[in-house]
Amino acid sequence: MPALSLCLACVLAVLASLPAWAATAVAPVRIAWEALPSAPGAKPSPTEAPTRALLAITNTGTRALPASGWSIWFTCMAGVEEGAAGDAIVVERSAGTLYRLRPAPGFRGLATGATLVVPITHASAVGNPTKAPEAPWFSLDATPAEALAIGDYQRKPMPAEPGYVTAAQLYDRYAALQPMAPVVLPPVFPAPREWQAGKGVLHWNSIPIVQAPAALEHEARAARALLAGYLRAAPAATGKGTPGIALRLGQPGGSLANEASAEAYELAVDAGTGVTITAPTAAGVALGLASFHELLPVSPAPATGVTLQALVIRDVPRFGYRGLMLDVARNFQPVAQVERVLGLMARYKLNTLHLHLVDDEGWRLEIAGIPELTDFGARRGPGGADADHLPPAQGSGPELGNPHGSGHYTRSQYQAILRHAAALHIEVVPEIEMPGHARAAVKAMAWRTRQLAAAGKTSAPDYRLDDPADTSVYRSAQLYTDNVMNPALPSTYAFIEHVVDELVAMHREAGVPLRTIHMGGDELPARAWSASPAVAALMAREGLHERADVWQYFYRRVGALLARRGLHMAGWEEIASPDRPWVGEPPTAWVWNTRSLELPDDGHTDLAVRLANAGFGVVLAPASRYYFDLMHLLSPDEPGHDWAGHTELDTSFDFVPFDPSRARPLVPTRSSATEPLTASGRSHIRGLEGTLFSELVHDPGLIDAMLMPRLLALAERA
Ligand code: TNX
Repeated sequence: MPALSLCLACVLAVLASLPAWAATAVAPVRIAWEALPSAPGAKPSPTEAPTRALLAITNTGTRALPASGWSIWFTCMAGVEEGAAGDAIVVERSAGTLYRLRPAPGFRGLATGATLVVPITHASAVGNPTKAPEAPWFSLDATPAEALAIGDYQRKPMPAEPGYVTAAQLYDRYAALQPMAPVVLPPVFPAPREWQAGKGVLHWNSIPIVQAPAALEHEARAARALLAGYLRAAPAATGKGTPGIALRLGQPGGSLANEASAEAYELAVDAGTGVTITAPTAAGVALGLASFHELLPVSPAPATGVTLQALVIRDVPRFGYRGLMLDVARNFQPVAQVERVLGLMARYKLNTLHLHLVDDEGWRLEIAGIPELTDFGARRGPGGADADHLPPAQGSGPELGNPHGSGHYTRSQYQAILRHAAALHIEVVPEIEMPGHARAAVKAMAWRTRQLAAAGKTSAPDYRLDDPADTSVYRSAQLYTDNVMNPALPSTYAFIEHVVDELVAMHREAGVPLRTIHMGGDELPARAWSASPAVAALMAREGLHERADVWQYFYRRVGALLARRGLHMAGWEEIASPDRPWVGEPPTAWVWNTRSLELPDDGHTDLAVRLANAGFGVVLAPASRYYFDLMHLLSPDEPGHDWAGHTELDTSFDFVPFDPSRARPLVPTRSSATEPLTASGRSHIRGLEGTLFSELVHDPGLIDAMLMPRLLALAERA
């Protein structure tokens, strides 16, 4: 009975205080987070786990916070240890890295103006404030969907720890650098294969005439638009006779006379005849124009005109695949932001946008025929298991309308991205993550099943992705326990087939044919599928002995589904194994695990080489080099992840595939077990890719800060 009366008292207290909070829609608390310095010698580096921290919760409301019936929520990529946090608070984990703090049974309430200090432990190191708790909110347990953002949330600066790079150290490091003499600097960036200075200069007072065959009309327009930023329009009836710009389709000369690449180009600046760009394809001409752009002055001065040194550049990309991956699933980006990134890519001659459209935290593309994918899976907000959307994640906070938590591309918006990219000669490779990292799709399809059943629509296609009888206990890299597709359900393949057909249709309609789909494949959690009766039955039926067999069965089926549509299958490195021969056209694997490339001693040894030698296409996307969501350097002021180290500009720059004389070779040399790259293997290494995963990145300024300048190093090497 005393327990009941206590409970009644808190319910009454909660109800009494509700109107005041709800009316103002202001959370009745303020929070400050502060990392504690570690004990001397306890951590060799600030990135060693754990990080201990204090959360100070201050009651800013007009009434006491009751002893129970309320919660504080936040997301935190560094994770928080669950259970008692001091005497007053219990930490619970909701989905992934969404956490809930509730009053512990002994908590007596918090008076107005009083502060409760809660000790918490972050399971992985925080290192910088972006990995600290994000976007907290307050809610009453009776109405979890009525969340009140805690606007007054302060993340205190990280304490000084040994191991952090200081500003003084950076200053010394950069002060010791020797600038390169201007004469040895290439005239354009990325460095072209070769260049020679000519005699004299070309001078324009006004926009010159741009001549091009009809097939290069688009590039001619781009050239005119570019020049309009640097020069005044030519007065009427002049322009003729002044040297202009000629864009030509044809084989470049000199050392490129026998070059097979469709992207080879020659750019000639001549004092008498003007600028000539020659390439076998419009894509090559566009690369020549990007180089021409680099020759123009940094600061346009239309009044004084443009003067260019005569020269000839002959250039060809080192790799046919020069990619950037943009993750719009974790934190959504509007079309304009994607187009901005495309512009940056074109400027630096990257030619493939790998669009990470779906992940655990969001499905970002309208799929006709399966509206639930975006109705449910493209929206994040509070509300618990019964909600009609995904939970908040990665800083998206309590508002369903948060533009990075909720959002997707409609068909026509996606097609606009495709067309914009195609005009810049950039191919879009959409990624549909599976079978892990698939929580948005899995939960959306479970929701769909419930909706259809409630409406009595039993004849609708079954796209269920999880086996309700599966009792497997697992935890993904990002702490999800329910984020995998089941490879034994016919409905899983019906789902994949439907999505693939829609992608094909959208691309066709946009006039931008689809050639490759990236079918995910990374990080299937250990023990996923292990207690699925459907998988057990599949194994018995197909004679599969272990999980790797089931994996192969899944990707063979997915690969065959793509092959029937004339599509090439791509995926993360896990999709293929050098030891398991592939039937049919081998897929291309994106090798991301740095250990696969550079640390030869842990079983991942030289995976890229072995895959390529075994005939699989390979794209090198080494995390420690080209993951632009990693901290630039270990400093408390740098945002980003650190799981694969810190990636300074030179770390990206010093990755020089195939060139053992350079800083760090592709093929590890420390282990005698390393397999040498064969000539045929080398021909399968298609190129390089940088990635911007976006758990910690949403604002445009941060996107710029993470991409640049490391993207330039990628461009130079590719
Ligand atoms: C690893 S590497 C991931 C992503 C994360 C990223 C963060 C790979 C294919 N998967 O799910 O977003 O690390 O850096």
